[in-house]
Amino acid sequence: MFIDEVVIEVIAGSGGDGCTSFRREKYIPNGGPNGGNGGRGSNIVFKVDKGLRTLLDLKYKKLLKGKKGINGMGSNRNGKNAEDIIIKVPEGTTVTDLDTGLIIADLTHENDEVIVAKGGRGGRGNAAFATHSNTAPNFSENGEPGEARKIKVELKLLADVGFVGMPSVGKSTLISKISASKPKIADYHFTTLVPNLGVVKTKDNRVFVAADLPGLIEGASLGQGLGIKFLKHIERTRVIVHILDMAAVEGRNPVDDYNKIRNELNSFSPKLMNKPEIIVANKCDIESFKDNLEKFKKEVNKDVFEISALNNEKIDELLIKIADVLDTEEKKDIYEEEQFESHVLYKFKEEKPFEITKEGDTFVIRGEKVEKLLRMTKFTDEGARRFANKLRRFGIDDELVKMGIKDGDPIRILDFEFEYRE
Ligand SMILES: Nc1nc2c(ncn2[C@@H]2O[C@H](COP(=O)(O)OP(=O)(O)OP(=O)(O)O)[C@@H](O)[C@H]2O)c(=O)[nH]1
Ligand SMILES: [Mg+2]
Repeated sequence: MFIDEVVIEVIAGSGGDGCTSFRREKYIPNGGPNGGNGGRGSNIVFKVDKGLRTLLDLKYKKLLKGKKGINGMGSNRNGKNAEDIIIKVPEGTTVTDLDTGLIIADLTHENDEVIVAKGGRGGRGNAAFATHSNTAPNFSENGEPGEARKIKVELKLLADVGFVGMPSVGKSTLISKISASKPKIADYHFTTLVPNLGVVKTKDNRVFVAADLPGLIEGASLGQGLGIKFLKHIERTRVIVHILDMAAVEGRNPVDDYNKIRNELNSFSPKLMNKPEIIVANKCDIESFKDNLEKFKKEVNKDVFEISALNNEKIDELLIKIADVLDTEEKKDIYEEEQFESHVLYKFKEEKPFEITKEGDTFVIRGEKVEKLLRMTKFTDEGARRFANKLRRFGIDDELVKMGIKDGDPIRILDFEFEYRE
């Protein structure tokens, strides 16, 4: 099954917890702290596998979850990092964060890989907190929660050339003659339901990848026929081969067909109009071909390549022509730099580390930083004191006072409630 779009939730593993522990040795009554750090949680990694052609493996997974890092232990032993979760995806996979709409990565090369959700760092053990003023800290951190995000995973096929045209013009016949691809061929519309890729070799030994796409009809860009679902696979191609049934076997009008398809490509994405186009007049073995071709040349006034896919006529020459045009066309990225999250600074996140609202009598504090701090705190006496200090340093106390908080008023962060103490 060909699947080219899935939405999925990814949650990386949290870090292992830090450990609170003290040395116990003969003759040393009060040994120092020796609790080790937790290990990092698993990253969720997407990696290109050249053999894959579909996102089918992801289709039935609603959630990808990482493992927690190993907890720190006494005697200064650190916990191990959890192993990364590696998900194989086909070449041409774009991963987008659904909340920000920004692209996390466009994986177009063999071995490309990207961390789509970062594992949490391990919590620090109490040994890590020892200072001159506190030589025996009696607290440690929990592991940091793993990054969680909702992502869209999209496959836009990686092909050098795209075969486009109305149904039954001979796109699949052509790819079957020039590559090992063996698609279904028949005289009814929409025989091809998903794109077929084929590796093509010219007589002078140049190699390119061609995509035979499902037939387009008027309104395709609005979802008519198989429509918009497959137009995106033309985006990465460098050359468009526009195939026409110049014999007009079904009473078609090739001039009309040509204009309609160009319109659809343009309404889907005007960028497609900038790609070089080779117009192929197919079915030159049929009588009616000649008249139609003459009419077409008069009205459209562009170069046309005449072939018979069925009889293998002029196919070698066509492939040379395609390879020549490909040689002049650079590979370009299909996205602009600004569309990637790596080019956008998350300044706003730092500017507003928390938000306080009043729900009934309760002061509710929200914000990534505060929530993370809460989840990483072990509420021992010292742990709680440290937590309170940090809230003060974030400026939360000041804000609460401004909002009129009084001694004993309830405060909530996530599902943790406590009382305000001046
Ligand atoms: N006479 C003749 N018939 C052809 C030629 N090329 C294709 N055909 C016939 O046209 C019909 C449609 O061919 P396909 O290759 O399935 O067409 P398609 O463009 O892939 O069609 P869809 O997948 O439905 O979009 C089949 O019956 C083919 O045998 C040709 O050069 N000459
Ligand atoms: Mg076909």
